[in-house]
Amino acid sequence: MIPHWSAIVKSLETYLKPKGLDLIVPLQVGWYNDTVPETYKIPLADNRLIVLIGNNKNLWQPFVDAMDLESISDHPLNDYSMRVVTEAVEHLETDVEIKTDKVYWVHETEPGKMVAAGRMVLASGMARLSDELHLSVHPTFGPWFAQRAVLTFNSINGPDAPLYNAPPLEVNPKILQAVKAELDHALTLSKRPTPSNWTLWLRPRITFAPTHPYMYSEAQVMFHYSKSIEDRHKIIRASKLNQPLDYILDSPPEAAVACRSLIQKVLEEAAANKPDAILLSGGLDTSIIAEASASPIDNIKAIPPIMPVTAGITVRADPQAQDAVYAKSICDKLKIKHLCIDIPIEKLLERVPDVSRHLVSFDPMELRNSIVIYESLLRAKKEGYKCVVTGDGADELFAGYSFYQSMDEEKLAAYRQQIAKIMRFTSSVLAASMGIRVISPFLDKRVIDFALSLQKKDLIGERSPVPNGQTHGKLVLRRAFPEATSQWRAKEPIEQGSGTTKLRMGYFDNYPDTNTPFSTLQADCYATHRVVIRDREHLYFFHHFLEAFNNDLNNVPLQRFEKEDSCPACGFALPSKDQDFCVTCGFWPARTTTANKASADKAMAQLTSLLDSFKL
Ligand code: B12
Repeated sequence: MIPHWSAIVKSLETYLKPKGLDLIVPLQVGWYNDTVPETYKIPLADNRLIVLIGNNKNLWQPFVDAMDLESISDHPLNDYSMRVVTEAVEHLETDVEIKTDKVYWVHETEPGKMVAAGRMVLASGMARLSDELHLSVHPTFGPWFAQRAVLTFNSINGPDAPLYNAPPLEVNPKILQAVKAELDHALTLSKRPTPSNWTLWLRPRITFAPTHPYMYSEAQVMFHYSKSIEDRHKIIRASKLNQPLDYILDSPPEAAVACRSLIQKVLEEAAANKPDAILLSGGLDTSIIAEASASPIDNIKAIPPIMPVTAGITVRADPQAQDAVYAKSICDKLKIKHLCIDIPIEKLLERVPDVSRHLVSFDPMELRNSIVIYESLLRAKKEGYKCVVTGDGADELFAGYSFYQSMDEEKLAAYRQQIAKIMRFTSSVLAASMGIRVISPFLDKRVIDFALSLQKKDLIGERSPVPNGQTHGKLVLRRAFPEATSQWRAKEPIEQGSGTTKLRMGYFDNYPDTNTPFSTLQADCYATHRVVIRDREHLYFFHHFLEAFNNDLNNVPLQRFEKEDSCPACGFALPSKDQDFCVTCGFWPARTTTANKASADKAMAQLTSLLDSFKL
């Protein structure tokens, strides 16, 4: 009995999907032949079945798994596809008892052997052509799919009508314009391929659909856009052995090489102090400290790490918070203990009076983050640890915060110079309160000087080796340490990664009660304490600050109402002439400088009108 086309498709799917070829598309010969020049026509009756076989990103893993590193051929993906499709054809013969007439390989370009695969995709209805990108675009996979083979069946009819009808592409005209410009640029330069321009051909595909969920993995992208057999072999090898791909197609930037050797040196010196544990948020900075190895940048060995800690400590105050997830995978990789403190936010808040007293602060931003650090340090203490490592300083010095990204070269340099003078980190104060020593490698003078010598291009830019349309800060650190698990993790402040962010998302809406309007609470607080509070969360922290100092602000070990140098919102002394942020109440800008004049004038005008309203 002659099988129905659908039985053939089903059998092919069963065989090919697990091998990564999961686009199996049936169509009638005529639909395709009508769209191609004579040389590409398939010599069968119009109603006969052809099956187009292709792949998306799911191909990569089965393909790599199938590779024998001792004998990779010159065209491994073509060879893999040919082997797997040939096996599927044999399987078809036993499964549904039908022979294929001919198999066309999409990589063949000789007349007679070649099919116009792009046109066949369109004839099947499964995707639409983008004139700007010169690729067909699938409703689910976007431009991230490819064709491998076409099977023809002389005795089987194809489907009566196309199985698919991809909707017309709807893409923002600005994106299309950018795609076209990038592709034109690639076409003008493509006659002169150099190792450094391999991303030129890739850019239009990324710009067309930035961060597409079906974008190929880094290794797969690099494989398809690389220029030599040798490079492709290196990519397969690194992919199979889970090694960094960073410097296979590109050489390491000078700044990354210098950064790596300096930080390796600083870590080696720090390691001599034998720290017991790391406060591990699992962000880029702590991931580098925990995982950096002594190997050179072009031959990264992930293990052993330079820093010999025995444990990583992480706080999770919300089941959704991500720090613990990254931290666990770092500890698993290093085979060290992961001390994950799962603690409800209510319990964590019990630390507020202590933290507030040690830091002499009721700044919500500071406290949301510092209660997390304090809890980690308490755990370190309980474990008997004497010395811990932190990632403090990397965000400030290497431009980790997103607001750095819009600054021009000059402003960025000036801002970092300034922040290097005023930055302070609560971990050392809190640790000192319990007799624990803190090592912060990014705060080493040599690292600070190095960071301040860098330019914007070293600090802010695209992901590498495969750009994905997103911009990252701390670029030089990311490029210097490919072995870091969190190499490309997006920046998350401690409060977000640990889960204390919810404190500023309405957690205190009913504090201290629901009856008193906030304006009354604010006016009362000012009348009693001469302190301007900004919201109910701020009031909560202020109350605990008061409690920490026995309900009398005179007990606070800071000058108050010193004319020149006090915060206009709380009256406490600003810590230094360079500081325009009140570390006690969190008011900013608490002092007018040339750099912050516009914001400071506005903030002062608002504050004056608020104070006037209290007098009414
Ligand atoms: C020749 C060819 C190219 C040439 C095109 C040069 C030219 N203008 O002649 C070059 C080398 C530039 C090329 C590049 C790429 N190609 Co190409 N290419 C082919 C190939 C082998 C034949 C196309 C053909 O001549 N068809 C016959 C004619 C009659 O049909 P056509 O529809 O008129 O074909 C035209 C278009 O396909 C067009 N075209 C195809 N690719 C490109 C790329 C650019 C930049 C331009 C301007 C035009 C263009 O040129 C053809 C001739 O005018 C097909 C495989 C195949 N067997 O069909 C893959 C194919 C079209 N290419 C493909 C891919 C993926 C690429 C690259 C991404 C590969 C890479 N890693 O760099 C780049 C595309 C860059 C981009 N657009 O972003 C895929 C498309 C998948 C999809 N989703 O649409 C195919 C189907 C291969 C496959 N295995 O799946 N390609």
